[in-house]
Amino acid sequence: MGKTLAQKIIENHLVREECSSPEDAALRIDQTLTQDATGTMAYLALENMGIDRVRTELSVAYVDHNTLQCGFENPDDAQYIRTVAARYGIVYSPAGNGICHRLHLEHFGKPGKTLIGSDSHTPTCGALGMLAMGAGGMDVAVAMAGGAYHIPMPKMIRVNLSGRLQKGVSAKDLALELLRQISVKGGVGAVIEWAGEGIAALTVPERATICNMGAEVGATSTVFPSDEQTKHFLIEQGREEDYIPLRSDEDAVYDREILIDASSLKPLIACPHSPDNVRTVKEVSGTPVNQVCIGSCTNSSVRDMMSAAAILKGKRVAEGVELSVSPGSREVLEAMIASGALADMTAAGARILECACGPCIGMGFSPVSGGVSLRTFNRNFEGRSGTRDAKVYLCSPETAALSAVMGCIADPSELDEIACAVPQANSTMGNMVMPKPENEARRTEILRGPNIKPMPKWGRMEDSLEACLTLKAGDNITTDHIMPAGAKILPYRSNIPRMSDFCLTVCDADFPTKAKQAGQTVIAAGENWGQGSSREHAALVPRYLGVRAIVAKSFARIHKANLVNAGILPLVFADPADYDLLRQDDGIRIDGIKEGVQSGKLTVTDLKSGHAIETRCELDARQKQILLCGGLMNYMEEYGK
Ligand code: MIC
Ligand code: SF4
Repeated sequence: MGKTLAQKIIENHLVREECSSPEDAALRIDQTLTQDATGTMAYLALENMGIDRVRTELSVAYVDHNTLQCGFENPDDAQYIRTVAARYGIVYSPAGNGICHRLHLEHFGKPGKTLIGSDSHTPTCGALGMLAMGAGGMDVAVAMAGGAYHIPMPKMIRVNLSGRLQKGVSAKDLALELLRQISVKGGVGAVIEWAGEGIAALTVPERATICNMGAEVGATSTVFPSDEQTKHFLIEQGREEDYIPLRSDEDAVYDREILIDASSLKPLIACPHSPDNVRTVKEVSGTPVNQVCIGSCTNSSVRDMMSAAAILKGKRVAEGVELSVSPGSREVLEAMIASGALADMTAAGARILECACGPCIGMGFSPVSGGVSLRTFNRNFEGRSGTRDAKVYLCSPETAALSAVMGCIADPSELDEIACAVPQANSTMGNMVMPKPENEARRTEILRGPNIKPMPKWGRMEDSLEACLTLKAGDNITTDHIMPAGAKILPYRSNIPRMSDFCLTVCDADFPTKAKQAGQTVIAAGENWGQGSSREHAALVPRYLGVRAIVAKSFARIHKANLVNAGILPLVFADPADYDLLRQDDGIRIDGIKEGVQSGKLTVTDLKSGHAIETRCELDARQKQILLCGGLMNYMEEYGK
């Protein structure tokens, strides 16, 4: 039987002796990346692993999220990451170079390789035919130390693309169309492979937009074959030697096939507050906008900037609308300067922001109260922009630029042809710091500012648990609900005690106080608990507040792994209808935990109503051990792998 592209990469990287069952894929990891907001935790974990130098082919530490430097916390974190990178032989990319995923695509991604990153949008590099996955920081640390990365053996979904994109329609609309079809949980447990005659016309940056938003359907990864487009991109980047052709076999078998006809696609837009709340732009056109943001790891390539600039050229941003532009990397910025696109944008009234995540993670540029913000980004979860009642829409650069000029949501397919030439970018690494020779690296002093607190430690899992059901939440609760980001909170990413004041406050402003009072907490939740980012703070901080178990209808993949790594029981209702039997504030008891984790069956008793609710604890053999040890750090101390 033929193999899919992802199956081929998996097979080449399988560490067979570490797979506990055919469903557990233990993968050798060639490359890792971290960003600063999750990086400090990852490197604190790495320091505990007793290695001298990273054991991957390449590891890169980017600073791109937390670049505002409003106080000492941001620069101290960056300084820690810079020195820890120098100590362990990791490439360091300081703030200003650009967004990790764009930079990794430009300079390091290679067809056929495996990459994990402490950021959920790591699959962006799937555009180069590599298997790239988001992971918790501790799992990235294990990979840097030479350990395998474990994922449930993924299902294979094929998206068969036919036809060609029409005027005003772009790769972002393809990503939104997939979200429209399969929703924010439609890709959980699967690798999505784009195929069909329609993909030949898509350039690597366009493919990167699609792979990037594969995170929004919950997919483990998204991949494109490595073909002529890949070769072209790598030649442009001065890396032709990294090219190898790679594709799935003709007779490869997929678990599901999805059809998209590019020719009939219209410009799409995700309405508040979920990336899968997709409508056609036409349906909402005329809605007044307060703010437009162009950039983020989804849409910040030279191509994206050029087409936005072509629409803005010779026009002015409508009165009362603010427009921000954040290029994805220095390379993109320099191409914008050289081509005159930057001048066209500033003349139109755009505010040019740093090459960084910026408004995407609420680091500045929050919309006005109740404002409408149109963003070329990938997530529009409630409050993520920094303004609680803002209404954030996600769209293509073309829709964004036109709407900025019109002052209301406008459909770019109604424009005449957008005259836009995409110049070749001059590959530049900016001020990236390459690893030093081993002897020199060993002499590096690791510098820690006062905001960097040690990773909290907990004991082994107990056999029984009595706790309060402090929160009963609904479906699709994101990590932005659990552990919000933004300019006020992100500076504390290296300080779990300080972060705990903000935990789950989007769902219940009093959650931190209630959890502290309860001592031990269980949370009940609907489908897809922990959707969104890879931030392990969404597990470590609840654990710090005494959260010991989450009973949900289902979990998002990365977050479930993070819960296990933090020693929190991820339990799934055996019968989803039992969700209705649990009541907030009731006492909860779970007995026989050690045996239950092994057998995968645990009973959760609501002490007030007496209901005994059956749950499943679906973990591979290694995860069971991690959980019983009380988390990944304890497990590493005990087993060392
Ligand atoms: C995000 O887009 O939500 C983030 C911020 O990049 C996160 C990582 C983080 O929380 O630091 C992600 O996507 O994993
Ligand atoms: Fe940064 Fe936004 Fe991309 Fe996350 S989604 S990596 S915050 S640009």
